[in-house]
Amino acid sequence: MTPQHICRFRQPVVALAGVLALAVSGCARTSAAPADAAAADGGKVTVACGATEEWCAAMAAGFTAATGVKAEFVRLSSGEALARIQAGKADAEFDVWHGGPADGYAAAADQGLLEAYVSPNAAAIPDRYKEPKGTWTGVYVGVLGFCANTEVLKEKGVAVPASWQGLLDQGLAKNVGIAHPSTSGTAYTAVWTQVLLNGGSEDGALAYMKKLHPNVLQYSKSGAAPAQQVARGEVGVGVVFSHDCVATREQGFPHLEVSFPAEGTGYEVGGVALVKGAHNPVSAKKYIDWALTPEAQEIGPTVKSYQAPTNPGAKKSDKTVDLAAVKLVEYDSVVAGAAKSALTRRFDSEVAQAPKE
Ligand code: S7P
Repeated sequence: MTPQHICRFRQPVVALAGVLALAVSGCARTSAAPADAAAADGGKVTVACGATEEWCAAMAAGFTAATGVKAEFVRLSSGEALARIQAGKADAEFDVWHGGPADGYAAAADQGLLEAYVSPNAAAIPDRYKEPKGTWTGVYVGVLGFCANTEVLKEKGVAVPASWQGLLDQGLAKNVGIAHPSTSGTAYTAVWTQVLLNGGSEDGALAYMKKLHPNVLQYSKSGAAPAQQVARGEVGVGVVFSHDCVATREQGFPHLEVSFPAEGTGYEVGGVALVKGAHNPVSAKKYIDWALTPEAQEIGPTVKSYQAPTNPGAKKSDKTVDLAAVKLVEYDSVVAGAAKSALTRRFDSEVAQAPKE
């Protein structure tokens, strides 16, 4: 029996017990639904969710509260979500993909894995945060930055890095945490940022990543993990989305400091999309409609997720990075997504193999 089968077997048990967050790892988690929640397509939605576990759970619960439609989710890093959606091509495991950088969505759309859906609520989302045919629509924006443990760096006599070049400092040998781009959308954002900073050259980007390699302690599977490594003092600096550093600092690590590279940095547009062949397309569209509302986009900060909302009507947390105050590269998720499979394969063979766990 595959883990997927085990999950499907367990779902009714989870729903009956009303357990929200602690099912077997990797299985769909279910938010409680009112009894009258029936919809034509089964009245439920299964989400491949790419952000934090807490955010995914809050979104599933918020959707159920707003619509009466039951929601289940599985938290997956970007590369894993793409692989699972690919694997479910003939019999879709998920109805919706929500959260995680849009590059992955663009790659999935190129492979025919997503169904175009232009939600009526997408009209409120600025054009730069959505794909015009509706294969994906942006729900938040996050900026890539450095997360430094000032105590560790003080001991090492190294300054908080202020540039990509600074990250190559030999004083940071085995002291940088970054995820692997084959599994992590965060890390792929970092690699594509290097492509852009090297005039569009993938060779230039990989040359930078090779220079960084001696400073990397290990490549984690998930993009937010390096913030935890930094907090524990295992490394001095992490390359993460800055909001993940802010959230980790709030977990009781006041010596974490965010900085942004002077050369410019990349950013993500976190997406939402309808999976091709979804078993619950009516509920899935309802979910997408809801995810684009100000109400849904204001849930993040309640669970320490401080990405910037894409709906201009949503209130921003004062902990959200001011996009205008950071030097950003011209990041195009569609172009980045088209290059993703080949570039991550090159990273695997030329820089480092993807982590097994
Ligand atoms: O933690 C929130 C967040 O940073 O997680 C996503 C991030 O890319 C983690 O996924 P990966 O493991 O694939 O890197 C972001 O979309 C989101 O802002």
